[in-house]
Amino acid sequence: MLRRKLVILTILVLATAYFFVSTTLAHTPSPPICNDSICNIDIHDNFFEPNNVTIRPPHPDTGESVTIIWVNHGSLTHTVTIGARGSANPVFDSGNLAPGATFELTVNQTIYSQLIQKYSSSVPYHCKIHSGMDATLNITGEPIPEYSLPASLLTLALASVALWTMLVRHRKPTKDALQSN
Ligand SMILES: [Cu+2]
Repeated sequence: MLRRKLVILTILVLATAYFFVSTTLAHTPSPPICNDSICNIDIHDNFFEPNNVTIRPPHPDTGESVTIIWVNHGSLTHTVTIGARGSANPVFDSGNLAPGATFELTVNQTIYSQLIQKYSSSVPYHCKIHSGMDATLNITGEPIPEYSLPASLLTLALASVALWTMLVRHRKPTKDALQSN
């Protein structure tokens, strides 16, 4: 009887902990292929896939930001050049990316400010080598929310302490328990 109560209590505590952890970790993902930490873009001959992505601005205080990762899956050399095609001063340029090569850009507060100032929320980029290899990076919406993991861990710790306190109290041998042994 007591054991059953403890099992039910344990399940309740774990379910509560799971609820808190999952709700605090569940961010609304940025559509379509990016989330609030990573954005994967494939480079092919001769296009970007997807060629239009949306990420959220970095969190202004914690600095949590999205890292965009371009991987060249093509058989030709390409570039990721951020800025309008033909612009004398692109904001970022990966240089030549051989087949298999990767280019990463973390859109932190500094880079975000730089891009927004020049292009507002819709940032063009392209491959310098192939005309028509044009794509768009949208940085818009609410900033990335702060992960509140410490709060949920605290809840979990408090719940565990409560559970163990009850367990220890119930473990003291009672008259009945002594008799049944
Ligand atoms: Cu190219």
